[in-house]
Amino acid sequence: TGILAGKRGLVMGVANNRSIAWGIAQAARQQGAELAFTYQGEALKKRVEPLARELDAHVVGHCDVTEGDTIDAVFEEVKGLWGSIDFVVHCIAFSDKDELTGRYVDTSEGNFSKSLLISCYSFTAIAQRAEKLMPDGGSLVTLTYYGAEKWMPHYNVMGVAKAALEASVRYLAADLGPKNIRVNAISAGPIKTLAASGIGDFRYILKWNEYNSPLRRTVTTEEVGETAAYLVSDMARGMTGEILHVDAGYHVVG
Ligand code: 0WD
Repeated sequence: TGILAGKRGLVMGVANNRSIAWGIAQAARQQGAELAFTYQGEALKKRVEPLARELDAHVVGHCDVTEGDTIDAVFEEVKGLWGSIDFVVHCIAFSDKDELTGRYVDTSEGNFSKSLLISCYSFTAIAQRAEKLMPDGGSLVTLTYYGAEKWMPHYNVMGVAKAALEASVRYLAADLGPKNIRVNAISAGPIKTLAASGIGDFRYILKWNEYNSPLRRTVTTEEVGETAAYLVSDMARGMTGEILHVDAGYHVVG
């Protein structure tokens, strides 16, 4: 039972039990989905395997989105496992943390390319593979941040990458809509995760959101997870190309 009963989904980007991807996986499982996880590298494998067991999820292997053959391999694995798939959740981003502080204007070409490749292009690369496993339609979700829309201190190249990611959500939605594949993003408020710890003054950003958001608090991975579960469910079947803010309302004041 649940709004995802009978649905099968791939969750990419679990690093540990604070990851937004983990919050999404828990919510999706609670709503009846059958899940598969990828992990990035051997170090994360040890973290991801016990988490997967908690949710009776499959682990379909190592995926580093900078290596296209590893993306192919995990989708081959999913194909062998299930034949087709109903949803994919993409919770992957990267920038050198030395460039998540100070000025955007000082961004290096190398880190710009790497950040855009991992944080933006990877979603398109995944959509290419997912399309082939969604003959009857499906749903793709990615994670973005308000720094795509407005300047935010220290977010720098990641803000530019998220703006490109949000634009790619719209282009992918238009391309894949005729196949009934929906493409949406959640713009999450700041949450203390491993990735967030690389952003300069992150504790101050959390406090600022707590004092200024309409709900006067920050959000949890559970709240982002439940919204993602809704987005990949048939309850959201009329929605595509959308960026949903799960940020305690901060976007109306910031
Ligand atoms: O405040 C926040 N935490 C917000 C995060 C607010 C709004 C959006 N987001 C986004 C992030 O930008 C990201 O897209 O949510 C997504 C998930 O991030 P997270 O849950 O905050 O962070 P984390 O638990 O660290 O997961 C991100 C993971 C990586 O973890 P680490 O920290 O080891 O880099 O992305 C994965 C990796 O597992 N990842 C990759 N996966 C495959 N190939 C790669 C790669 N090359 N690089 C990073």
